[in-house]
Amino acid sequence: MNLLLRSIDELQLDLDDLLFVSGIGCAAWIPSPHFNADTLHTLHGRAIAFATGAKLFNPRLLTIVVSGDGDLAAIGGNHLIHAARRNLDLKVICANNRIYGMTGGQAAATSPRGTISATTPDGCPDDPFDLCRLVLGAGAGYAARYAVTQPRELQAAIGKTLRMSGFTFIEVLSPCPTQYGRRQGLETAPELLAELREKCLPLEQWRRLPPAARRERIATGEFTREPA
Ligand SMILES: Cc1ncc(C[n+]2csc(CCOP(=O)(O)OP(=O)(O)O)c2C)c(N)n1
Repeated sequence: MNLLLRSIDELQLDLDDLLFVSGIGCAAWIPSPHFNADTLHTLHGRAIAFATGAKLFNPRLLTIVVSGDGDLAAIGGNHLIHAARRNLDLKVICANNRIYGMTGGQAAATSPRGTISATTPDGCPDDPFDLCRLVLGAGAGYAARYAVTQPRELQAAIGKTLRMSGFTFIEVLSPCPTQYGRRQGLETAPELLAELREKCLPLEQWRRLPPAARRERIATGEFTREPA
C-alpha cells in the first residue's frame, strides 16, 4: 500500500484518473476502503474480470488491480492468464503470501512444496505456480517479482508499470506471519522477513546456480518473455 501510494505521488498522478480494483482476501483490503479514490472491492477471484469491464467501458482510467495470490491466481487464475494473453491495459499487483490468509491458512496454488498449512499438515505435496513465468507464458509484456524487503526495487517497478501500457504484473512477496510463518516454525515476523531476505536472489545470480540450488532460492527482479 505504502509503495503504491508513493509511486502515485512521485508520478503526480491525479487520483481522479485512477481506478483500483481488488477481490476478496486480506490483500484485497489494500486499496479499498483505504484509498480516497474510486475503488471496486469485488468478489473473490473476479478482480480482473471487473477491472476488464471498467477499463473497456472507460479506457481513460488507469486501472490498477491489487489482490492476493489465491484471488488472482487460483480461483481467478483463468481471468489472469486471459488478461495477460489479450495484453489488456491493466496494472496488476499481486501480494503473494503463499497461503489463503483470510480464511485460515489453507494451502494455495503458490504454497511451496512441503508447506505446512491448515489443509496440508504433513506438508504440501505439490509444486507452486511461478506466477511471473505463468503470466509471461500467457503473453504479458512485463512481469516482476520483489519482496517487501526490497522496497526501493519494488517502488521503482510499480512506478515503471504505471507509465507502461499493456498488461503488467508485479508479484510482491508479502509474507503472512500468522497463517504461514508460524506453521513453518518461524514464530515472529522478523524471523520470516529474515528468511525472505536470505532466500531472495537477483535473477542473474539465481540463473547461475545449479538447478537443485535454484529450488531453495527465490529469483527476484524483472522477467522478460523468452523470444518466440
Ligand atoms: C467464491 C468464493 N469462494 C471462497 C471464498 C472464501 N475466501 C475468502 S478470501 C479467500 C482466500 C484468500 O486468499 P488470498 O486471495 O491469497 O488472499 P489473502 O487473504 O491471503 O491476502 C477465500 C477462499 C469467497 N469469499 N468467495
